[in-house]
Amino acid sequence: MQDLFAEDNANFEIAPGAWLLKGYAAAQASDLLVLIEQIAEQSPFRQHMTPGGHRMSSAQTGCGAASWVSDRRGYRYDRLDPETGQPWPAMPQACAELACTAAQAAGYPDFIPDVCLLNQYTTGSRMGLHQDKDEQDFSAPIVSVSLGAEMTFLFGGPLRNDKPSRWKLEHGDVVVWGGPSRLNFHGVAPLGKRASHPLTGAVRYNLTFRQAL
Ligand code: MD3
Ligand code: FE
Repeated sequence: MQDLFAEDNANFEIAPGAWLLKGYAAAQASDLLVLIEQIAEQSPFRQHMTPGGHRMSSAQTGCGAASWVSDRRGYRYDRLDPETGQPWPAMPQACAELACTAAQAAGYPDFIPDVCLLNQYTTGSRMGLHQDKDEQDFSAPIVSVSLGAEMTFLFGGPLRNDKPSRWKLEHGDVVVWGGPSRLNFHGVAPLGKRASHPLTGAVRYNLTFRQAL
């Protein structure tokens, strides 16, 4: 249960349809880190190659019915992990429930994630401004959970040149991105040299739950 009286639990509508649920996953955060470790034992974090031939500075893995992969052929959701040739680890029940209740709290009662993409950032890792367009149905929101070291999230508009606003995302923060903001450009500023968390050190994890298939 969330402590509704704690000062750091506040909800902000950071754009139409996009809700920052500050500290929403704080109580489950250490359990989630254990689940991430278990997923990564089966399908390790890897730095994907972009179609343009650059290696991404963040590392990815995933769980659920499929996960997002990138190589010289392009981006896609794949039901098999190309590294192992096996299906991705199953999405833990506790994760699916957290994503569903967060989506509900933000006004998306029908959200059922089939994919969870895991991003791992170390000092200097970043993610350039992009749109998430590889999912089938843009009417479903995306739910993100931040764990570990804090970072600055860049939230742009529907056009690449729209100036992004900056948001600090910390351990346990959840953001639900839906409605008119679903296709906005977004990215992550380089993980700072001093960014750190007692449970992860200088590492940040981000879980994004998607209805992708
Ligand atoms: C806003 N990850 O995996 S999560 C990604 O922090 C991605 O690892 C970032 O962008 C990260 O694609 C940001 C927040 C997020 C995810 C999807 C969005 C914000 C979004 C889709 C539309 C608008
Ligand atoms: Fe994205």
